Amino acid sequence: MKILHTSDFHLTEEGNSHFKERWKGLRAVIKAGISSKVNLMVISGDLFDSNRAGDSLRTAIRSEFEKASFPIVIIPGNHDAESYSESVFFGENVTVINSLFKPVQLDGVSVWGFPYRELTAEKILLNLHRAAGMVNKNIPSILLLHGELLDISGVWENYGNEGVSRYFPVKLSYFKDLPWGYVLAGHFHTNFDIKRYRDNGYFVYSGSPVSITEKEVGVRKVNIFEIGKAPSAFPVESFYYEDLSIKLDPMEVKEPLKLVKEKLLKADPNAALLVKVEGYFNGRKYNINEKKLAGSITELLKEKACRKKVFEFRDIGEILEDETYREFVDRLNEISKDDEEKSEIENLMLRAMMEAD
Ligand SMILES: [Mn+2]
Repeated sequence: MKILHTSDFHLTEEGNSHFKERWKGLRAVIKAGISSKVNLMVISGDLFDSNRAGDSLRTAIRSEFEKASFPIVIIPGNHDAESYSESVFFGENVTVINSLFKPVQLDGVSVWGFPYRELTAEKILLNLHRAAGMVNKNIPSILLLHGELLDISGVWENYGNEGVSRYFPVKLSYFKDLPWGYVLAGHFHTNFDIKRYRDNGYFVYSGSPVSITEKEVGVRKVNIFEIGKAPSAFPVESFYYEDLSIKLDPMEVKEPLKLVKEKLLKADPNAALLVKVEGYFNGRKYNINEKKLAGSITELLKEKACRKKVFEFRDIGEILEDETYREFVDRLNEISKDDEEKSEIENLMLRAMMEAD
């Protein structure tokens, strides 16, 4: 049995500026499932960005889901917890798990889901142990959940814009003695992440399959794996942000604009770029000033899908051409042979002169 595990599409209502890229993300993931010949797709919460989006997209999403040649199992997440009442229909091949105590049997695998609710860690653990007693240990079983793995450090930055309260907190150690062989989780957007809680026990975050916030940079992935084997990251052709930070160095021999051009050429043409150009350059040497450089970079970016543009560079040509500074560098070259040390001292001097400027 081959499974595609994903989560956190955060589909928005039509008309929202993110609607298209996220809807296309859903299509790309279903396509990946078809081409990889999976037998099941699971969505571990936050398919919709809001309950309102869930309500307005439900009818349109049926035909997307029906393109899939495999069953789809969904659990509610914190963003769409109210989107899945018993009476609503998502398509023939779609099952929503609304209770931890009602698993779904598919091809000899038992699929369990813990729908998102506001619960304390203690309550979650208690419920997991109650459900564990019902698990048939003779067949493989997986558990879907939507929440925070407290073992991951820097927990707050990794879940998009979720504020500072705990969302369905769990610990890796909870699952050590529980019967599920795979915990397929959602809520963590940043990247594919896999942790082991015993020899044949995997806790996996697929990461959001499409960039939701600017914190989710790089090609997006889903988890595709065979029951009995280790989960693995599978790249998806969906919208994503790419971080393009360029630091100009006044000692660099290349022209600043040329350097930016080269970096832009290397960037993925399908990515939405988050451009930041910082550092110092020698404007006199290259006959360019801050205004011209900003204008030229902006011109270059017109042909790119640039989502954000931050210019923090500074022309320090005047300082570099300054008599005192040049004498200082000459002396420095006489007394030190260590390049690293030299550049460190030079930087200190530059900074001191800029502050005095
Ligand atoms: Mn989410």
